[in-house]
Amino acid sequence: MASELHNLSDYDPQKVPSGAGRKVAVVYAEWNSDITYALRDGAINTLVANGVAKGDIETFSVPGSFELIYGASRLVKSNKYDAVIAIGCVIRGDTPHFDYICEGVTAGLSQLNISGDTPVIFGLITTNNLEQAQERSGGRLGNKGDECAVTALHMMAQFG
Ligand code: RBF
Repeated sequence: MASELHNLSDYDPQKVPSGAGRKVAVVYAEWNSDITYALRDGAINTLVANGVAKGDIETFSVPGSFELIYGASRLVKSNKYDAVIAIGCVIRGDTPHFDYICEGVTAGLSQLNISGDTPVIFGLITTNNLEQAQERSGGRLGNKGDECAVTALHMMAQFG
């Protein structure tokens, strides 16, 4: 499938707006931290590579992906940031919780995007197994954190 081949870290730097002067919050879940820390660091590195000052990036941890909703909501309401990036990793395993958490987080973050004045970037990886998550957090398929940072830069430039 074509989408399987898409590398999440591939972008044309010339087409990415500068983030100079922008303030960005990154909220990330501690569940599956091997993955989420790599996503968080990818997002930070890509923001910095595109002009966001290190001091203008603040990070916040929450226990699990479900708590990203509350965390992101607080950050939006603070009005301190030009964008909020929410990062988590939900691995299916054998549990039906997978669907509940994924649907909950998706609905919650979607709601924030239409109720607040700050773009909330969806950095939730949802995979069937750990290997697929590794592939998307700096492995074969790049790093979704990079993609989130690029998305944040576009949104801030367009609407900031
Ligand atoms: N949080 C994640 O970020 N990723 C997961 O894969 C994940 N799996 C969970 C599986 C079960 C059975 C439960 C009960 C929770 C899981 N959580 C996961 C945590 C969830 O996002 C949240 O932190 C807790 O449910 C407390 O609200």
